[in-house]
Amino acid sequence: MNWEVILAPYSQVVEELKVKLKGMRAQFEYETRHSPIEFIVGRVKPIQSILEKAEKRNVPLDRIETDIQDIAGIRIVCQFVDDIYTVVDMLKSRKDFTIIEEKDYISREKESGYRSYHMIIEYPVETIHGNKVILAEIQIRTLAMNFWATNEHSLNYKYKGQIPEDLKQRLQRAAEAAFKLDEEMSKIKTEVQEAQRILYRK
Ligand code: 0O2
Ligand code: 0O2
Repeated sequence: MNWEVILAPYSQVVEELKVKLKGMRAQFEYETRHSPIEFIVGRVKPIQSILEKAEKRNVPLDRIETDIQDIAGIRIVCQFVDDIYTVVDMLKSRKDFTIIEEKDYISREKESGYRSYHMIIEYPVETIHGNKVILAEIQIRTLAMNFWATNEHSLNYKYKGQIPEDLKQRLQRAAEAAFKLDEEMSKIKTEVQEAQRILYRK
C-alpha cells in the first residue's frame, strides 16, 4: 500500500478545514467580541495508529477508508459549554460538507469520564484524479474537557489501555470536577453578562 498516496487527500482535508474554521473564528472576532472558538487543531492519524485500530476492529485493509472514520481529525476547542452548541449549529448550516453522524458525549459522557461532541462528516475534496469524498471526524470540546482528555490519553498510552482501577476512578472524579468547573464558569458568565446589561441600561 502506498500510504503517502492514500493519505494525501486526508491531509488536504485537514488543512482546508483548518483554514475554513480559522476563517469563522476571525469573522467572529471582527464582528463580536467573543468567538465561540478558542483554537483549532488538526491531524492526520499516524499510519501506525491506523493499522492498530484496523487490527483491533478486524477492519480489512481495503475497507480502512470507509470503516476508520477519524483518519482526518479536527478538534475545535471552546471556552464555554454553550459555545460548543453554537459551533455545532454553525457546522450544521454549512453547505460544503455533509454530517453523517453525531455523538453527544457531553450530556452522556463515556464510562471513562470523557466528554466531547463528535461529528463525522463527508467532505468532498478535489484531487488530481477528480473529486473524492473523504470522511473526517470533528471533535468539539471545552478547554476543561480538552485538559482532561489530553491527560487521560497520555495515561492510556502509558498503561497501554489498561489504566489501573484506582487511577481510573480518580480520572472519573477529575472529569466530574472539570465539568463542574465548566458549569460554574457558564453561570459566572451569565451573571456577568446580566450585570453588564443592567449597567448598560443606566
Ligand atoms: P492561532 O493564533 O491560534 O491561529 P500547521 O500544522 O503548523 O500547519 P497550525 O494550526 O499552525 O498548523 O498548528 P498546530 O500546531 O496544529 O496548532 C494549532 C493552533 O492551536 C496553534 O495556533 C496553537 O498555538 C494552538 N493551540 C494549541 N494548544 C493550545 C492551547 O492549549 N490553547 C490555545 N489557546 N491555543 C492552543 P496557531 O494556529 O499557530 O495560531
Ligand atoms: P486518537 O487519534 O488517538 O485520539 P469507540 O468504538 O467508542 O472506541 P469510535 O467509534 O472510533 O470509538 O468513536 P468515538 O469513541 O466516538 O471517538 C473516538 C475518538 O474520541 C478517540 O480517537 C479519541 O480521540 C476520543 N475519545 C473517545 N473516548 C475517549 C476517552 O475515553 N478518552 C480520551 N482521552 N479520548 C477519547 P482514537 O481512536 O482514540 O484516536
